[in-house]
Amino acid sequence: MTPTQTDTTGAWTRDRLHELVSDRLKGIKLIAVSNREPYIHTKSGSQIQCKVPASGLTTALDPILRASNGVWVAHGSGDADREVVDHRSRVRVPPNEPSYTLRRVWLPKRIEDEYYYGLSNEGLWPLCHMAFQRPKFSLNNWQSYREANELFAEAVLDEAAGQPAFVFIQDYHLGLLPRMLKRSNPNLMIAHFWHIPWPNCEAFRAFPWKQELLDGLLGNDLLGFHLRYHCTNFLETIDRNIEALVDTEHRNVSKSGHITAVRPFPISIDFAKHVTTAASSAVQSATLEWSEVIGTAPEILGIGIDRIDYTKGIPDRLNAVDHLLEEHPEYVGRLKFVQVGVPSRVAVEDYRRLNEDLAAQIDRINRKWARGEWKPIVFVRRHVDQVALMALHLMADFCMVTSLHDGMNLVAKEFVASRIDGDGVLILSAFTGAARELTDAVIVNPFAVEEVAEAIHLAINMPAVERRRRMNRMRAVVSSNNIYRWAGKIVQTLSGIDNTESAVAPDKFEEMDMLATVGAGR
Ligand code: ADQ
Repeated sequence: MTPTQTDTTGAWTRDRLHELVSDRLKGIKLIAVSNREPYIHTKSGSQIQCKVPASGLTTALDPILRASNGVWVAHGSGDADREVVDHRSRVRVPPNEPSYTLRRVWLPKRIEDEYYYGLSNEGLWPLCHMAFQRPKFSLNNWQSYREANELFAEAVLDEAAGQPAFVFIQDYHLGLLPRMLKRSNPNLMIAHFWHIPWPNCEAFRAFPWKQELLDGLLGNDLLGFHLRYHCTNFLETIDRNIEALVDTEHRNVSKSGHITAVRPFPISIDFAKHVTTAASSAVQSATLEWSEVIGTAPEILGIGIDRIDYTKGIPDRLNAVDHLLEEHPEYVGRLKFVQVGVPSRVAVEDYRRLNEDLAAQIDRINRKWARGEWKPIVFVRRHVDQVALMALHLMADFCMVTSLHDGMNLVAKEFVASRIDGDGVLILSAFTGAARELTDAVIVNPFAVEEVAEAIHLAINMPAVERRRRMNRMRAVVSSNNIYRWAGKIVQTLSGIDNTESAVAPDKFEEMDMLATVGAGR
């Protein structure tokens, strides 16, 4: 073990994660699994382009895969994806520096629709978020979810080829996969990260196929959530629904002689990279482009950046801006609020309706308050690249993250990381995972319109010294709890070497060390 790996106070960097993975997973194949692929091939005229979908997940998993020459199994969704793979649906990535293998899973259109849009996004997504959106369940969708998980399982098992391997599964699309894998190859060490909240057991009661989903998740050796609170909810759900032994103190579940460790791992961003880019000249150029979008520079600029999703509380936030203008007419003509929203999951009816409602709401508020050229809300309904988002972060006086419920929320962390000037105020929903770490934000209940409006007033009038004190403390938190720490802690915990926290039960340590030894000797 190198000194950097034992140094638990040192910063987590890409290199440190790389070293940890090289050392701990030596000889053990690493297989990451997610619905979304890290590289996507698309047609552009007669050319094929390879794009990296903007995602924090790729940032975190890419160094792990590079360090271990691993395999990433994911749904091949690009229109040129089939043209670049070999007979086993594999392609080496990244294209300019091939370091690991992307194994694509092909999902028939009906299965994709019913598994991804149906069960995952119309069923599990609203079920797990307390956003008062009724989940929809249908047996067809559930059967397709099972079939899609089976297709992923086939690909993973083929890659593992009966040998021990470390499988790292992502998210709620693949809840049945762990059990399918464990049943077929008990030598696999399986970790799974659930990126959204786990609801309390009363809410989960509505899910029609509880036993099968929960049993699926108990195929994991390690199951991670962002928060302790989500771990506790999960353990209670198991306790009420499944014949298993729940050790609440150590957060372990034992079923049929197999232990699943349930642990919190708050996800984050690549803070160092973010800071370097925020200081670049590209961000300065992007600032000029925003001036054209925003129009006459306002005295006070507020921003919101989201996927257009009903969990993000966008209408609530806009109502708060409206209410602020009612209560504090001194801001009329002086404040502009820029809402950047990228349409998402528009194949789902609830999302389509939200897009329409949002456009109507913004129109209503702007008509109500318009004065000459000025209107309070500027809506930018599209994907905006990270450089332009950083420029906007740096221009803003305050950023609003008002999710009704959110596992973590990376927008809050990105705003804080961009503020290399140490200024700006973050208004943050208490119902985000991020609120547990960013306690120097102005914390609000997004359902309480008056409270959110007063928070904006407070943010605008916060003395500079106070703003900077809060921002610098938040920056220190995100700098230290970065994405490499998230990934490193998961690898450490699964390989049983975490000395810093009470990790896996003692007998589990031994079992994992044995597996590691078996793998290393190969
Ligand atoms: P999401 O619900 O997608 O993720 P979030 O964590 O906020 O939510 O991340 C959104 C990402 O999309 C951010 O990186 C943001 O910059 C980007 N983004 C948003 N609007 C954009 C736009 N208009 N243009 C370009 N990019 C935009 C799920 C969970 C979260 C959890 C993450 C990670 O719901 O709670 O934080 O996974 O685990």
